[in-house]
Amino acid sequence: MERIILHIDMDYFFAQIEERENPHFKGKPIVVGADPKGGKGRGVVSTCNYEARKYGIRSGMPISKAYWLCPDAIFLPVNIELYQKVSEKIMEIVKKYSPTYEIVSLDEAYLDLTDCKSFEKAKKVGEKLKREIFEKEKLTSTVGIGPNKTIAKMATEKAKPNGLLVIKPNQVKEFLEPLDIDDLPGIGPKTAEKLRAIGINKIKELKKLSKSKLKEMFGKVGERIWERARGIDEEPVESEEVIKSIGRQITFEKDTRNPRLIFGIFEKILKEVYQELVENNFFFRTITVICRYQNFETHTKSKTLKQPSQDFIVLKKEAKKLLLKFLLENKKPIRLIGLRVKI
Ligand code: TTP
Ligand code: MG
Repeated sequence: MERIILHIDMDYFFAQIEERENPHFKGKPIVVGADPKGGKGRGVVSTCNYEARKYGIRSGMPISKAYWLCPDAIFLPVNIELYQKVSEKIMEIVKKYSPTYEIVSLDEAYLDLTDCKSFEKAKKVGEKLKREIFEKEKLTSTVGIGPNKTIAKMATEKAKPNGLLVIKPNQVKEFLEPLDIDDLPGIGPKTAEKLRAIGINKIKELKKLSKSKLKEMFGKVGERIWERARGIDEEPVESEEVIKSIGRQITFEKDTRNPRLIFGIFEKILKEVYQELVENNFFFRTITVICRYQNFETHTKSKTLKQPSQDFIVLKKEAKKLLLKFLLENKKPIRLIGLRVKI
């Protein structure tokens, strides 16, 4: 049966909350993230409002670059506890609109609205949802509605900020074809670069590649890309998946014993695990570090805390201790390191 899927994403979420809390900031560029320290700061931009985006500032950009682009912006630290509380309130509202919902991150969720039976009705539901969030939380959001998750999410991206866009099944083709390849979920910067190198820039051009060609270029993801370019996506909206663990691992380009390199990569892993932890409001108790040596021999070391924690400092300290033990106990070249946390 034809489905009706709604996607909602809050506009410039962290920065919009800061605007709400500090009305005198309104209209000024606001950047939420690391301390810029007069342009010398390390760390990155978490997000910024649309005024700051006019200067070219973006999520993930080094904070020093953001400072260079707009030194007069208001730079604020990440007050994650506040954003989490606001997120919980918003998701309580979202959940009321369908028993089948999926919370993707602090500011993003899907609803299965197939029971509405028509896209017109679903649009009304979307309008009502946006209105309720605005009335209760004084925050704007954008809604996309389509026959599946991919189309709904892409509709949201196109309608931002404070918009609502419905793409009906018979509009999917004309919606997708003129878009850039990197508008397609699943196509990140690296994939896009490879495709551009062979002259493919738009989704219309992407559709000229066969499924087997895409599979050859990108593996299993290639098949997903082939389907998505045609508006095919069967992924169900899954009601709150219970996450059991979060982890990351990285294989070194060359086996190594260089502690600076190893700890450098480990910092990156720590940050990624922590980011996912925050996005999912996940608490950990057991920290496991994985180490694979040149001969593929794989060892793990774990530490279980007395109480569940969400603290980055605790995670970093305990995980680094475990990693150090690996480095001290033998001299074998290391092929891969990883980190996993669970409750
Ligand atoms: P997004 O929904 O990607 O971005 P946004 O809400 O700030 O802006 P918009 O949706 O209007 O384009 O991410 C939601 C929040 O997640 C964002 O406010 C801050 C946080 N975030 C990071 O901390 N780092 C990142 O790299 C990204 C992309 C988001
Ligand atoms: Mg958002």
